[in-house]
Amino acid sequence: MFDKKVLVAGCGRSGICATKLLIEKGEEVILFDENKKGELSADKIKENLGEAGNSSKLEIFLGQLTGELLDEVSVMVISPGIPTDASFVLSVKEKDIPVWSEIELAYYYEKGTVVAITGTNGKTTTTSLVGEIMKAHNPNSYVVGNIGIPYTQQVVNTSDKSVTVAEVSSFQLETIISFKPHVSAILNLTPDHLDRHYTFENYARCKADVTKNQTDDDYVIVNYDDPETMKWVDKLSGNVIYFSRLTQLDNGVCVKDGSVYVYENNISTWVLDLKDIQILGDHNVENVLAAVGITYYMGVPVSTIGKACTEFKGVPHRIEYVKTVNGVEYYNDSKGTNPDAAIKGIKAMKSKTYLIGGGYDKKSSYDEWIDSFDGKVKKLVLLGQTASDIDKSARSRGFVDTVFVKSLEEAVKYCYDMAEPGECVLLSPACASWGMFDNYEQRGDMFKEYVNKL
Ligand code: UMA
Repeated sequence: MFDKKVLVAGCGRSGICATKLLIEKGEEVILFDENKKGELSADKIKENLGEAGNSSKLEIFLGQLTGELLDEVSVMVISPGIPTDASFVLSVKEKDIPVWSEIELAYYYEKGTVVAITGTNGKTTTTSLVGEIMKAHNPNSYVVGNIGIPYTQQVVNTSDKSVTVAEVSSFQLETIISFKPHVSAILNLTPDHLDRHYTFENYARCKADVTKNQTDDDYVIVNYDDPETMKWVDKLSGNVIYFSRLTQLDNGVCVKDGSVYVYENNISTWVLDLKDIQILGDHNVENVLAAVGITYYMGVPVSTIGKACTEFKGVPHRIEYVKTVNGVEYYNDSKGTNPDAAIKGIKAMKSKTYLIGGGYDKKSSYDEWIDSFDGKVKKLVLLGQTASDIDKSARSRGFVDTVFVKSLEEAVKYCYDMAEPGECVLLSPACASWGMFDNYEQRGDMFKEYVNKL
């Protein structure tokens, strides 16, 4: 039990689930949200909380946090989307009130073993795949975290035999205290969320912190082919296990003659043939290698790992085929929320492409993304806050085939009017969806809806 009230900041998915959990555990909760968009009301929040919304142990505050309130608080649980330098967070810290990530709160109640997967791209695919492999081995396995299922929602189901597979973001890792996975993974690092973390180094440090409580009994699976991740290896705790798509390793997971092997002290164990996996692209080979490493060190037999990998069909919103209309293939890559992810989207297209991009401004550079078009992009259809920045970047790199639209619906309509049979239309925005949509899932769902109406 906490000695005073728990302040939960943020009334999104994380805050709601954290509050429900705390109320269920008998804690007193102050649920707070700045409500900058003005969309929330106490009634709406209570509705979202279900039974917990009627608890006498719950108080809800919207707008501004008052100083006196903090005197009654023992810890603040922060939602991932709230920056740690928001003024109310600073006043909480000034009062020496610990700030816990929502995943830290969940971990406080965790009873089983935890796997945590981070990195800039591939987290959701790898987490889903690891979830499938773990479930095939141990039905008591749960998939949680940044993937869209708050960890605090599932933790009550854990037991000493359960495995929690968590996709963890830099936002969530920034305020962990004792969160300790048995096996963690850092898939890759490219600049992202610089509007929040200011520098690439700060961002990468949050990711590297996934290992900060790991010990010699634990493992961290690291991408040997990614130079930015490799820069952090000396600072990681736990046993470092590499995976590589490009290099033959003495120890680790790698590819030889089209097959995936686990090498331990030069002894190789065959896991699967790459021709049998259903997810496309080199980046997905890396995701498979990481998943093999993670689950091998979780003690799953290689036969189970190989079977689950070859049966895995991928995740929605990631280079997801939607429909062919008048001979034009439509793909939804709404999960391409940063330039590096979007590069993978465009690389996966096999013919001339109408590319829909733009969205929320995370202060990314778009140059590399534009350079990756490689003659494949016929028209770049731009929308959202970043449209003119992307246009400027495109022109500076010699790409001038851009067009501005006001909405996603208009973008789909434009592509429908222009694209010719044999060509592709790809939504892969290189930007977050915020501002125009609640999240990338909503953006992808709306894209699919517009395409399905064509
Ligand atoms: N809020 C404030 N002040 C602020 C910012 C937000 O009061 O300065 C309030 C908002 O009014 C809102 C609430 O906080 O009511 C929203 O909290 P949130 O943004 O943390 O949203 P959740 O619904 O709790 O979703 C979060 C993750 N969101 C973010 O990290 C931005 C979800 O990741 C995650 O799936 C979910 O928890 C469950 O774990 C999404 C995401 O975009 C997919 N993640 C980023 C990414 O993948 O790139 C990191």
